[in-house]
Amino acid sequence: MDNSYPPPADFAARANLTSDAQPADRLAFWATQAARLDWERPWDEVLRWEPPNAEWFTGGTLNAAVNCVDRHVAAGLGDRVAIHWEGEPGDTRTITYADLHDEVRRAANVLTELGVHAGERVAIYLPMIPEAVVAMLACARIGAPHTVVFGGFSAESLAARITDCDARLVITADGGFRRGAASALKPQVDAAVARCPGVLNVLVVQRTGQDVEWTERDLWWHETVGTASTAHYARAFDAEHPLFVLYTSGTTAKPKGILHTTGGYLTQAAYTHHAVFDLKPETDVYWCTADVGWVTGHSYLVYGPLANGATQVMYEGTPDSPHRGRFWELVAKYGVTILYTAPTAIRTFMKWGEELPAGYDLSSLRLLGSVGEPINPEAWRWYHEHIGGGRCPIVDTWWQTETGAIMISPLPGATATKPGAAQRPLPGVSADVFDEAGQPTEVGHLVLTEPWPSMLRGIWGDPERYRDTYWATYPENYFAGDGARRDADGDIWLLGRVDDVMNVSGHRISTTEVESALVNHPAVAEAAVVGASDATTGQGIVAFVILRESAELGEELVGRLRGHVAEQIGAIAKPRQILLVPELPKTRSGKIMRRLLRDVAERRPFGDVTTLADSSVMDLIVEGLAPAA
Ligand code: 6R9
Repeated sequence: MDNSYPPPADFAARANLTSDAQPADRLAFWATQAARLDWERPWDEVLRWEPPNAEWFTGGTLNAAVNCVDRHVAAGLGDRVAIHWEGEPGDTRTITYADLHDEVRRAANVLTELGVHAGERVAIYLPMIPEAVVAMLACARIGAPHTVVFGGFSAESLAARITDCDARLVITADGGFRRGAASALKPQVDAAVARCPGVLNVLVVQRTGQDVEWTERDLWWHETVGTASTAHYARAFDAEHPLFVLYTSGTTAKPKGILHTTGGYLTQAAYTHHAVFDLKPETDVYWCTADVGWVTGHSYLVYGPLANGATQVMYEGTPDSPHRGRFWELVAKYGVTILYTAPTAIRTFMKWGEELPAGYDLSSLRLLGSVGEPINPEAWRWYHEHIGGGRCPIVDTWWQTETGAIMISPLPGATATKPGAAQRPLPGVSADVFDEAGQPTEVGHLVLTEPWPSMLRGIWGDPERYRDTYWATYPENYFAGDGARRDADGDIWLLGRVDDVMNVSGHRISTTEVESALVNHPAVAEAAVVGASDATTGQGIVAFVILRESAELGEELVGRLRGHVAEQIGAIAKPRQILLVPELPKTRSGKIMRRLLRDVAERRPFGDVTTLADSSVMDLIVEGLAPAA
């Protein structure tokens, strides 16, 4: 099963990195990477580490926006396209680095005129339009940490985030286009701001032209930023000046505001984007399909690619609008060379069938990336063959909102890749697999054993939770919350969140492994597996399965699927129960919410569904099931 794919010779011959070996001197290595950036004042010390508090590049000063924009223009690259933007309805904008330079300086002037000072938070609630990038960079330019809230979050979630970090300005739009319709954003902001007296102004981009309610605190982007001066002096900030706060869900109901700072974050975002995506800024057309509302959008749509002077594609809408070939149409149209997307998207494309991508010219692609969850080998191979034409290396990148940048990934010109494994800590990164006693082991918890430049600096306003969540389990080692296995070659396989590793009759079985086996059956489109408590075996495996449109139904099929899993992994992994369902509950970032499925499997009323992309999915699932036996 563990066959590997060596880097293609022609790829390796031109690769940015040809070795995935660890540097002898980690701190000297990161100092070299920090020199990719323009610093106004050099740092005095690379790292100050008083666990769990780190300072990187202490004493150094820089401006993140200048590093992402101004310096490229100063180097004569102003005419290079920074963003090929494509709206969902098919309208387009081409934004050069010179254009971005003008827009960011204008927006920075407006923020300053509105009284936003360095250190004060700005909330950004925008669709995938270029103004989202401009707004983030304008905040960075004046040293005002942004907190980007994904446009799919409710007014309630938005208000909670604004309140938690005490934002004084909100940047939003009238709406955005999604699945062929204008979907409003401003009403959610109005509802949220009504509960947030600290918000003094709302800056509104006109995207859809739909009617909006207007109050005296509201301002149009085109009337303010559109007419502002481009003369703006960008001062440098301390390396540890806060760059952004990004909320992510934890194990409790209250989301955690993950704090990132400037110098170390930008260093690792830029380095990893160069190393993992093998970026050649002169010739590559890079496309990261993530929304700017997630950390992947922050690090690999905004800060990493722009710090490296990349040309990229940014797309407003969904992959099925106006048709299911939209992604492949865009790859062909812009000649995309590097594509970075998520396993959940890949499995959706599998479900739609390989005839769709086959209808487009995808020959420009040379590298594929995956992020967000473990990628099952079946999806990996489909991606490799039907999107990558069998010639593109795949980088399976493991990292988190907390890590700020990629930590574990193959290097496409150096690592023989294994479908389903993120494999190696990147140069400069130290990872291990620990057992409960904190000893290195084969199957256990993933830990990061040394601080890294883009590590979170804390949870906004909650130092205790920071310590408890990440540093209490294994003192001085970062607890990632993921299970992992190290194979005989020393490669790391991520096994899903720790609470997703099942224990069946004393055997550890990964939900991912069983899902992967199921998805590998021709009748299965998608599967989610949970461990439901079982009086005899500790946990029993319950699988929720979506069939392919072509598959025939029946009890017989369920029996065959159970046999198939037994065949693939072993009888121990045979699901106790397989439930055929029309949909799976997913968060807005596409992660399956196994907690809810566990509730169904254990036949109790399901819990909080507010973080689901579509909360009616749970009703559909429960309605389709037979009454409790
Ligand atoms: C970047 C991002 C982090 C969690 C992480 C892990 C899962 C992400 C993965 C992966 C296996 C990969 N995860 N990438 N698991 N292989 N390549 O997704 O950040 O939204 O904070 O999620 O996602 O469980 O702990 P975030």
